[in-house]
Amino acid sequence: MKIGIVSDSHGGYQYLDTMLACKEAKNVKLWLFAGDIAMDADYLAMVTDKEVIRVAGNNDWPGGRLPDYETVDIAGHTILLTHGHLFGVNFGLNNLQQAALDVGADIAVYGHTHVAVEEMKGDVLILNPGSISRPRDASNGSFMVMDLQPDKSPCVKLIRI
Ligand SMILES: [Mn+2]
Repeated sequence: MKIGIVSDSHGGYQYLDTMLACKEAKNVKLWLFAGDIAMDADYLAMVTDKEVIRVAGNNDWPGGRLPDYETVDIAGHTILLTHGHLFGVNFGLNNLQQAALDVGADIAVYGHTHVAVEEMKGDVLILNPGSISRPRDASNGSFMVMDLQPDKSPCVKLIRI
């Protein structure tokens, strides 16, 4: 099952449109949105007609409209989805790795830093799709498509728009 991962669009709807025009986005069955900002996740759900599992970023509206993290069970894998600021991701991934282990997740997805990451940390695959609209690691924004199959390692592709 192909899962799209996107984060930190910060109101840049046109970048989501560019993302959706990429061939890699065509077969995505489910989107994970790692925060910043919530209205963009609403837009993504509207234009794709796919489920978008989403969490709050540090720039999202206060008041608890979105959860700070979600745990998602798909194809024999468990994903912890969170924006990352609550786990201090600017200073390392240890807290995020531990949070994933605490909920039995083998994959942790975060955003916030606007820098794409694919890293095995112990038994946890840690992913950051980067920012689709305001990248800090390249001139073009990025997203990921992850193919998840039971009893197989995730196959992750980083796509620059
Ligand atoms: Mn953020």
